[in-house]
Amino acid sequence: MGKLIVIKLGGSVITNKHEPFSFNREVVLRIGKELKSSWPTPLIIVHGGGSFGHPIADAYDIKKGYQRAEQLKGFMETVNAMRRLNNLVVSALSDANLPVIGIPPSCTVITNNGDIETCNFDPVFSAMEIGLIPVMYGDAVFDRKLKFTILSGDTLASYIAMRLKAKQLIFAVDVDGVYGFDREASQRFLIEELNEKIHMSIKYEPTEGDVTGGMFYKVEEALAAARHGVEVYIINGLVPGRIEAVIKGQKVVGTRVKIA
Ligand code: IP8
Repeated sequence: MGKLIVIKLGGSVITNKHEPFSFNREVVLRIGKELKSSWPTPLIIVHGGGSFGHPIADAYDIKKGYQRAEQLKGFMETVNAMRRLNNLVVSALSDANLPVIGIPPSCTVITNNGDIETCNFDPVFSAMEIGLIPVMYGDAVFDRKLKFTILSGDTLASYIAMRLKAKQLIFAVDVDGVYGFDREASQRFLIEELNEKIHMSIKYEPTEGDVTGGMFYKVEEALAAARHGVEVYIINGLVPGRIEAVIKGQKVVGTRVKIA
């Protein structure tokens, strides 16, 4: 899988995080067209939960695991909301003429205390063998210890990239990349190359309403993949052309996550 590209479409790119169940169809359609014109094969798409997954998961404390019977409703609702979002993403991408198929992590991944223990790649490989692009997502999943939990799309995308030895892992988010703060100039600046040392020195802003933790954890997942030799980028998926350019190997505004 030396040429595999894994792209994670952030929840804040594909939905409006401030409005429950709002899907950014035009954005996903445009991203689909960019992917089509640079069509990298093999390709796996993963997306986040945005305003479909996070509010319910948060209201029922799904990430913490099974504590009381009422949470079962929240677990089922999260799974259903994510299936709905996945259907919307798959339908917008196929309108951009990409041959995509949704694969639900709630049926293919088992975690153990939040870490992925097994991921059944059979449907992923079977889809790719006949030219289909798997579209997976952050989801509510069964967990050996916690009974259930939330698996973030970032963790899943990084896991897939590491396990399948991907060439590139691209995190498409709603900002230009990871920012540092220049104390002398009293202003933020975009970090073009981010390594472990710089990561530890950044004061990340807390992300409201995000049960999986925002930019800090995204960079942790990015670094894990980089340690396995994957080229990792965090770029703005809301700016037309950037996804296409990074796939084509062109220099784009964004953050490259590297070891050392
Ligand atoms: O938005 C979490 O995935 P993420 C998905 O990639 C749910 O962190 C169900 C909240």
